[in-house]
Amino acid sequence: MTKKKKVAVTASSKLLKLYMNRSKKRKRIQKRAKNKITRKNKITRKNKITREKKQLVIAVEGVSPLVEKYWFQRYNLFSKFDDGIRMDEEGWFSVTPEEIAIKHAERCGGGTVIDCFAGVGGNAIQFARMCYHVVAIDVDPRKIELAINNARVYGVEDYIDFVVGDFFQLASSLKGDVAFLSPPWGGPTYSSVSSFTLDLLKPKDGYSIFKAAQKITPNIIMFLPRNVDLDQVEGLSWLSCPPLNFEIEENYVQGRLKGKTAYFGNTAVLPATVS
Ligand code: MGP
Ligand code: SAH
Repeated sequence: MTKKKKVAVTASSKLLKLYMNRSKKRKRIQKRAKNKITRKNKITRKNKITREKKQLVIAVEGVSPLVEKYWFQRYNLFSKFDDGIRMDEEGWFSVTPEEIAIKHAERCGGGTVIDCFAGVGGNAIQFARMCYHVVAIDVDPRKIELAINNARVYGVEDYIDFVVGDFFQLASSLKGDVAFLSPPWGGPTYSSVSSFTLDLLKPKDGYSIFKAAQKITPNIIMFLPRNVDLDQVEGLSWLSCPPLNFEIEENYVQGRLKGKTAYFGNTAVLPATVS
């Protein structure tokens, strides 16, 4: 009697187990299929967004996919980007990120700042926001148009004298307390060399650019590539007699090294003197 019952119980529990296993398997299959669909949807959605953003960059901003990575950093370049900032292709990859431009401005100490390669105004705007008088020069009339527009977005266009012209021709007639130099580095491929030597700067080598700036003032700030040859940069201070004070600063945005700034003359922080 007892034995029979035991058999019956065992048989029904076996059936129950079988049923449970089948139902678990069914659920596993259903879950896997659902995940597959969700993953597929996610990938398709991501591709769609990337495609749309690329199209937006090309159509709305009128720039090539070359500058896409800079567009994704647009709020680091100009915090007021959405208020009507305008750029061209060279402007996108050359503009100094706002956080760095603010640092440059803090180091000027007042008076008149000559922004010798002004571009779309990344630096000039921050100089003007510190209430300095700014002369912003660029050889490209389109850049000056864009810089005026961008300065208006920040409400500082009245503090800046915009000049379309060649810095090398203008240098000897300029007067200012600080000369700021952020010349072209030869485009985004600048980082492909392990050591960026000063002869690679455009439109002339770094020595010629520095000498032209010395006609204005010994207080010079130079924004340079992160892979720049630092011995050569320090060598610039020896073009003056006695040699200029010199300081080098690394510039990071969100933990990424973006460039190095050389400060000469009064803009450099003097090494602490031992008394
Ligand atoms: P980057 O190294 O080309 O970009 O420029 P990113 O995103 O740092 O590169 P990655 O290697 O991390 O992918 C960094 C910054 O250098 C730019 O935001 C500009 O401020 C400056 N910069 C770049 N270029 C090519 C020039 C240039 O030709 N002239 C000047 N003045 N600045 C430049
Ligand atoms: N600091 C600027 C970016 C400068 S990019 C910003 O934050 O927006 C370098 C600029 O130098 C370019 O706009 C280019 O047109 C300009 N340039 C090149 N040769 C020049 C010259 N001979 N005189 C003045 N500007 C020049």
